[in-house]
Parts: sequence; structure tokens; C-alpha cells
Amino acid sequence: MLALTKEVKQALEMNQPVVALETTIISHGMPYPENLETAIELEEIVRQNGATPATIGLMDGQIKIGLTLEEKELFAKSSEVEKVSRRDFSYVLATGKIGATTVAGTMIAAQMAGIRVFATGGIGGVHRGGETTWDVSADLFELAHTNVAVVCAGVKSILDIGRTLEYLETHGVPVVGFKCDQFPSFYSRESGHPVDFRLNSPAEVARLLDTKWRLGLQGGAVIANPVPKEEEIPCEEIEEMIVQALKIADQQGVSGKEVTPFQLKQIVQMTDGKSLATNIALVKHNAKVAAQIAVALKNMDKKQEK
Ligand code: PSU
Ligand code: MN
Repeated sequence: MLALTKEVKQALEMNQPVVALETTIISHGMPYPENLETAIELEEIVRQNGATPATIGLMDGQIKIGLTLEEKELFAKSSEVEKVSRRDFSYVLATGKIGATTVAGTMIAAQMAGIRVFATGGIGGVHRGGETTWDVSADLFELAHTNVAVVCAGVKSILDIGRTLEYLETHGVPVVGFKCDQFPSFYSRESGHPVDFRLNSPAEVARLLDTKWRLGLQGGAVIANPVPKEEEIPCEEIEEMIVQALKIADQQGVSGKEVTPFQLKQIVQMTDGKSLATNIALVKHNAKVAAQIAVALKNMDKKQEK
């Protein structure tokens, strides 16, 4: 069921660093054509930093590890793409539908293919009010069980950041600040919440991951990489719009898997595209750091073989 492109197959066979990229961000996280342009650029950034990109999605009953340009176009343009988290994985494969993988879905596929590092924008988490709605992203469960490191710019403050971090702590997921002390909140470099551990280089992150996995400690890690300063939107500025977006979602009775994409769209509309530019900048930054970490992990493997 795994269908690898030639580029990814070769890289994995030759034991070269590979970075997974998700498709939900393309199909449900950004508008066309920016989504397609970004998907292409992310792959290029990963290559420029010494690793091979593998954009992951489901189609024709296959788990695609690496997508051709035509396939990426389909994910960017089609309105019939399902959003695939762990729950949806088997249904979408069995019916042969097109499925864009979320952080959880991409982690599952990456682990199957033997890819240990994954770059995205933001992960899902505990929603505001989650203590009564039980709306907790399956991304958190996945981070607790699947051995893939996720490089992200933290979580959006549409979520309850404090409870998200509490969940990760309970389930044993290390939250690493890459050159930062505070857990970033996607558009902003800060959130008011500290990270668990600060590490200052890809080699240090690789050492932590290698140690965790060699010990047999199951699960991934969150590598939080704040948005570059020039692109940041300050917390106060975004908070107002987030409150507004949450209100509209609530009024329209949005629920289940639609909640996150709906709120993201509202924010893009309200910020008049400014948030989209920030989104694109931070994902690119994450792709670069993820590639560097993937390279450092391979260097660790080589040292141990000696
Ligand atoms: N947060 C973002 N941008 C995104 C997502 C989350 O800032 O694109 C997407 C990711 O694919 C993530 C998913 O895995 O939404 C989480 O959805 P849910 O909350 O339904 O689990
Ligand atoms: Mn949810």
C-alpha cells in the first residue's frame, strides 16, 4: 500500500536523510495558488538543506510517500479532498478517495516508510473549551505513540495552549524549544508558556531524539521553532481576531473535524492575507530546520556504526 516516488525510494535505500511534509496544509490550510507554490517551495528548501522531501497523501487506495507535481496540483485544487487523521485513514484508503493527511495522518505514514523527521506549520491540540467539548486533536495522541519528530511553530492560540502542553506532558512527549525558551504560538514567537527543554542546534536535537528512540521510549517529540521575527504578528493583534473567529464558528455550529479548518479560514479572511504570509514564512523556516535535524540524525547513525 506504500507508494514511494523514485526520489524518496532512492534516498531511503541509500540511508539518506528524508523529511516528511503534510498535505492537509495544502488542501485545507491555505488557498490556491499559494498552497501549491508553498508545497513546491518547501520541497526545494528541504533539498537545499541536504535532505529529500516526501510530501505525503492518500489516493487510489495508496499511501503516497512523495507526490509528483500533478498529484500536488490535485491536492491543491480539488474540493473533494478528505482530511485524514488516524480515525479516517482506513476509510479513505479502502474507498480509494483522495485524502490529505494531518499531522497525525502524516506521522503514521512517515513511520511506515521509515521517516523520522516531519515539518509542518502548527500542530493540533486541545481546543479552547476542550474541558467540556472534549475536542482534543488526534495529533496529540499520535505524538505520544508514533516515533516521528514534528518541527512546528507551536500551536495557534485558537487552541488552549496550557492544556495542550499539559496533555503532552502527561503522555510523555518532550516539547523542545529550538533556540527559544517560550513555546511559540504560531503567528507569534511567544505564548507565555515555557518549553520543557531548550536546545540550540540541530545536532543537539538529533542527540535527544536518538537517545529517546534507542531507549525504546515510544512516541515523537515537538520541536518548536518560532516564526522569524520580521514575519511575526504580535499576540495582542491576533488575539482579537481569534476571539472573533471562535465566536463565528460557534454561532454557525461548526463541529468535529471541520472546527480547525473553519477557524483557520476565518483568521486568514480577517487579517486580509497578512496571516497567510506569516503562515508561509514559518512553514518554510520549519522545513529548513527539519532538514538540518534529519541530516544531523543520519550523522549520529554513522557515528554509532563506527
Ligand atoms: N493548525 C494550523 N494549521 C493547520 C492545521 C492545524 O495552524 O493546517 C492542520 C494540521 O494538519 C493539523 C490539523 O494536524 O489541522 C489538526 O486538525 P484537528 O484539530 O481536527 O485534529
Ligand atoms: Mn478536533
